[in-house]
Amino acid sequence: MRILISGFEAFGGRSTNPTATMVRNIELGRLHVPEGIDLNTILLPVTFERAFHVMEEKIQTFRPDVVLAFGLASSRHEIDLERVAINCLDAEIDDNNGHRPMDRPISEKGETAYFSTLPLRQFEIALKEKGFPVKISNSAGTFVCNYLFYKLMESQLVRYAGFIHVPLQETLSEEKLLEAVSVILSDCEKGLFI
Ligand code: PCA
Repeated sequence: MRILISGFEAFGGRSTNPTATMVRNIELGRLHVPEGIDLNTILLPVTFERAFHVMEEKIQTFRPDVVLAFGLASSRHEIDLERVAINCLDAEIDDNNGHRPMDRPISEKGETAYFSTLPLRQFEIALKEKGFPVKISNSAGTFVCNYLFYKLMESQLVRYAGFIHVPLQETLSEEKLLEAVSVILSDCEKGLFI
């Protein structure tokens, strides 16, 4: 099973993004990857212009069965398994290109929303069992993360795809985040997609 994990660069005046650290840690071999999983990673720019293109190129070459896209939500206090991407752009801060689209659809004639195709409830149960703070969230916001999530689902390039927001490192350390990713990968490996 080929799985692609994405993270985002720092944005909004912060010097780091826990999901960028996560990607670097995975690339350094610090993640326990269950047998049978071919894992690849990609770090995405926090720009409406490039984020999805960079992911799309990676999908075209790696051809993953599953995409687990990660981003930071600094106001959240747990791992948020995002249920839905909405067709809305409404940035409250500039992206890393200085763009701040407001009150616009992502896709003029697109669907209102797309649901994640990941087994969120199973992920939630597995993470809770291991003591991680986690919930299913019904809003991925209206910034670059929601945009990437929407474009990913709209593209239908990958059957099993979705988005996961994580809190700041003060709430979930980089070691704990890696452990949580490992729990999610074990769940994927158990054949939850069949
Ligand atoms: N979080 C932002 C964009 C990049 C990231 O890590 C978001 O929630 O939209």
